[in-house]
Amino acid sequence: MNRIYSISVVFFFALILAVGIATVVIHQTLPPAPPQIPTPTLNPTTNPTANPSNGITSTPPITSSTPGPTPNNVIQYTFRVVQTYPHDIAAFTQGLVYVNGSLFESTGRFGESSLRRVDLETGAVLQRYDVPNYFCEGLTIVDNTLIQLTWQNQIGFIYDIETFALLGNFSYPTEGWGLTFDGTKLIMSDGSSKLIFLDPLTYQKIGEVNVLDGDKQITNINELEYINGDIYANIWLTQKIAIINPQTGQVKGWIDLTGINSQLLTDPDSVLNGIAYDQETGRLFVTGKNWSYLYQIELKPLT
Ligand SMILES: [Ca+2]
Repeated sequence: MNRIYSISVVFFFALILAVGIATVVIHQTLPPAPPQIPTPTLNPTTNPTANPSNGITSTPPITSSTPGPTPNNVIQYTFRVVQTYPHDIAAFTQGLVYVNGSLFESTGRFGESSLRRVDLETGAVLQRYDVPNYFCEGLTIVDNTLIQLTWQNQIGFIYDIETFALLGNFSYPTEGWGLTFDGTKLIMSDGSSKLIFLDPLTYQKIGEVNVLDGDKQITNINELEYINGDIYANIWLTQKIAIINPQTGQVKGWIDLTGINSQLLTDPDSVLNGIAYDQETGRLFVTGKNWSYLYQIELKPLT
């Protein structure tokens, strides 16, 4: 009897042990239950790749439609001086334009403002019309007329290109800085990041474009020159000229003219300002306010 009882007890404990081992083995063999992860709420104003509220990091889709800066293929240019010409150091250059062998210049500051025809080779002023009561700015040519802006007077002047006779004036609601003509419309700057388009007959605004380098707004756009479909623009207080697509406002290139003028300039206003282009020969001219020289330059792209 005792033997039967002992065997039963041993068998009972062996059975419990076997069941326990089997439970552990089965438990370790089964795959773990998936964790209960809350579904992230899509929020376009937050970064979906790192949401600190739930610690979940998700991988953005390859074909993400998130907008970003467009590829920036802006070309950087340095320069070579092809020719150096004298320039009147009393000329506070605000506008420069060249056509048919004649260089025209607009100078600024009250009491010193003028319209000039300048001899390229000698820098001599061949013809001059003083505008003492205005601070003159940008200058361009439309047919047989010269168009000159003023800084804060909101008035532009129209002159006969041969006689400099004042033919008329027009008004505009902004400051006047640079001015050029693309053959169909006037393009002016006002110191902001805008190029403003004016009808050349009515002088009414017909459009504008914001100038951007990638997604960066470019301000202080000053003297202008339309050259073969692009706008070349001095950037005030810098040694740089931006080459701008006038349709999109995007900067296509930068010309760095650092070091072009070795003249000792004590006036901080004596900055690079003045771009002219000889369409017939492809010569590109630059100068600055009160600079001793005007330079014909050649652009050299940096690779
Ligand atoms: Ca110009």
